[in-house]
Amino acid sequence: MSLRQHKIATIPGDGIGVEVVDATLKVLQALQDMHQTFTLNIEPLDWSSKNYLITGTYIPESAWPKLKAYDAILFGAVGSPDVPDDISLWKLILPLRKRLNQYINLRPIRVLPGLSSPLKSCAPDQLDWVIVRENSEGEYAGQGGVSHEDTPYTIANEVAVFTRTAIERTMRFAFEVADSRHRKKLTMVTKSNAQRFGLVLWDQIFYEVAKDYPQVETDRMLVDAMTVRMVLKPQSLDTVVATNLHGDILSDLAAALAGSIGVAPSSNLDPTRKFPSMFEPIHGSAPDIAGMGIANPLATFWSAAEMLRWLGEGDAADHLMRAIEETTQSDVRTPDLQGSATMMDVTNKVIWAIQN
Ligand code: GGG
Repeated sequence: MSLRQHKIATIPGDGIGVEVVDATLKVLQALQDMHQTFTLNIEPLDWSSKNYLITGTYIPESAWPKLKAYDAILFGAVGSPDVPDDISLWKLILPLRKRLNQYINLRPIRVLPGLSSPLKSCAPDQLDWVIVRENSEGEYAGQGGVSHEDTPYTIANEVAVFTRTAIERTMRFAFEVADSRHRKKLTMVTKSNAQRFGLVLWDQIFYEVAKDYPQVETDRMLVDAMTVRMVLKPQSLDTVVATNLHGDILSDLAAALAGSIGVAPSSNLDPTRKFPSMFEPIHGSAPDIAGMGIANPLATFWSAAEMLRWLGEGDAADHLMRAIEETTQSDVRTPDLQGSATMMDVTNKVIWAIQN
């Protein structure tokens, strides 16, 4: 029987990104050995802040045609104390998302079996959300500039850009996600009382698209009130759609409420499948613990499971999720989950669960 082949680029990036991607490759190898039905042809790309400091480049321009031919990308993290954060973000992760048409950032958040929410009144089954983050524009449009620099009159403009095309495709994607879930419920988050042009357009398009999904229950929240609702009434939420910036902030809060940002995955999707989608943990490069061997690799394992599912390897994805959940039900936990295990202890536990 011939094996299904998938061409995967890995971009470990910075800090703990390097460690968690390395651990994930071990887990993916164990899955391939068990299944014997697919092969991941892995090509590592050393695009990092360390490399940037030597070469002056994160992504060489000549790499784009080859990059577009991968089936998927597994990304670690970006951010280094030696490079301004806006440079590493705008030269590494944001060009990947933008030039590969990854206009949806999908962030499932739930309390994994064995873990608990820091919210005392929240039973694990009361927090099971999917956040759909617009991933191509909005507050991350990169428009603006600075004038009158080095004077008391410095002016900095940061222009958020919202287009009908990007809003509508995000809304449709979010309604499809909501419709596919048991509760069929979608909450849209904006700050349209203050941001009265772009986010009023969000409101308008939300109601337009909602007409095509009468079976989906909808509501609308301002982002400040949403943070309160996430904490006080987590069970009232299911699928959430938000702008690029709001989605980023809310999903960090959501991950913390589900136990730790160390277990939260994300998928940067090109729903047209013309370009490779990219899978990465929500967390960043965590320079404070980089090199200590205590980073939680579960967020990247879960992201890899989402990658396998996207590639059509649903059985392997389910297998990996079962192994992750067996691990979260054990006492093999990294410090972010109040344990004393190392990253390798967790990795070995997941591999053992895959093999047994
Ligand atoms: N693995 C995700 C990562 O490195 N995140 C760093 C970060 O600051 N990301 C901002 C964003 O996702 O927009």
